[in-house]
This record gives sequence, C-alpha cells and structure tokens, in this order.
Amino acid sequence: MSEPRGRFITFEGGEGSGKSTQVKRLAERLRLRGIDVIETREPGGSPGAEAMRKILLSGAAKALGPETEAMLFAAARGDHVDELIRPALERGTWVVCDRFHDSTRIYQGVLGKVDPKLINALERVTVGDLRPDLTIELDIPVEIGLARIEARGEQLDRFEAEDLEYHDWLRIAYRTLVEHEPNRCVLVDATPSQDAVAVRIWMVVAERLLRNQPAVAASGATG
Ligand code: T5A
Repeated sequence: MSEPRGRFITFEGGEGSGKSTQVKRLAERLRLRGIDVIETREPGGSPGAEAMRKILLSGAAKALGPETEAMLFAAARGDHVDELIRPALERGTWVVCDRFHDSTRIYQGVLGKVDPKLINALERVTVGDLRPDLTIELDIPVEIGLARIEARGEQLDRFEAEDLEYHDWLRIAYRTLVEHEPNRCVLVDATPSQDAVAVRIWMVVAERLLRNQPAVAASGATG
C-alpha cells in the first residue's frame, strides 16, 4: 500500500466522556479549514460492521466470552478498515473515528484479560500497519460519564451496564495507555463544557498535525 496521505485521528475513553460529540465538533472544524474529512465510529462504520455492532452491543455475544467478543470486534474493524478507512486515507481524506483498536486492547485485552498474543494477532490481520496519527483520550471521572449516559434516558448497552469497579479500571487502563504511547496519544480532560473541550482538542490537533500545513480556503475561516 502507498503511504496514506490523509490523517487518521481516533477518539477513545470511557462511557459518556463525549467522544461522539467531539468527533463531530472536530470534523466540522477541520472542514472549516478546507480539509476533506469523514466521521466514523466503531464498532461500525461500514454496512457489515454496523450489523456486527448490533450483535455486540446487544450483549448477545457476552456469554461466548471476551475472546469471542475480541474476534467479533476485530472482524468488524477489518471490514471498516477495508471498506472505508483505508480508501479514504489513500485518496487524501482525513478520517476522524469514534474508537478504534485501542478499545479492543483495553476492553477485551486489559478488562477482559484476553491473551495479548491474540489481541496482537487480530490487530495484525485487521489493521496491518495502519495506526492513528493521533489518538485523543477523553478522560472523565466515572460517575460524571455514567451520569451523562443515564441522563440520555436510553437503555444501557452491554458495556455501559458493567459495574463501577469495571469503569474505574477502564479509566486507569486508558490513562496507562496514554503514558505508554505519548507520541500518539493525548489525554484531554473531558469534564469542562463541550466548547472548552473542543477548544483544547483543536489546540492539540493544530499543534500535532497542522503546524506546517497551510489552511485551504473553504469558507473563509482560518484555523
Ligand atoms: N467496545 C468498542 C469494545 O469493547 N471493544 C471495541 O473494540 C470497540 C470498538 C461502543 C461500546 O463498545 C465497546 C466500548 C463501548 O462500550 P457506543 O455506543 O459506541 O458503544 O458507546 P461509546 O463509544 O462509549 O459512546 P457513548 O455514546 O457511550 O458516549 P460518548 O460518545 O463518549 O459521549 P457522547 O458524546 O455521546 O456524550 C454523552 C452525553 O453527554 C453529553 C452529550 O450531549 C450526551 O448527552 N455531553 C456533555 N455534557 C456536558 N459536558 C460535556 N463536555 C459533554 N460532552 C458530551
């Protein structure tokens, strides 16, 4: 494969940390700068992966164990990468994705205790050498994130319904990941207002990915 020309940004973090909200905000801001960008999510993002999303989030696969869930998330990711992400990057489009391979590493690998050899093998098969240029890890105290989810008034999915201890470990695991991969991952405090979090994220993206890239006139806005 030729070197991807678009930039690949992923968002990670615990439940209710504001990933979907900030994916949208960042994509809008990038478009204002004249950058061609698509927003996507995992599990999902392609028709095949969206079908697998329904199974995974319904909890239907939980009884089969974390190894099987890891394989299903990986299968969905493989389809998403082949159908949407890689083609977009190759034509120069930026991709902003709500969760990616770190979610499997953390939820199934760390929390589910799936053997790292299996996690790494699945990663090799599904994403190959593709890695995000930047991963924003939205960090939030567990009780605030879960309160935001509950305020939506929707039924909790398979992972949201786990107990508080599970979510505490999740937060610790994400913070540890950022400490281990500081060149790719940036921890952003997700407790302030949506506007304040969006500004902080924009500063990170501008510093890490846009510093030497001239703005393309799209709507007259500059970044
Ligand atoms: N999973 C996923 C795995 O186990 N392995 C994998 O490999 C993959 C890819 C996905 C689940 O699957 C698991 C992890 C997940 O549990 P999902 O429905 O996509 O499920 O769930 P999440 O990705 O966790 O997303 P959520 O919808 O739960 O939360 P978000 O996207 O973090 O938060 P968002 O933006 O929807 O915001 C939540 C609420 O808070 C408000 C929003 O308006 C919204 O109502 N909000 C704020 N309120 C106050 N201040 C702010 N700054 C706010 N930002 C947002």
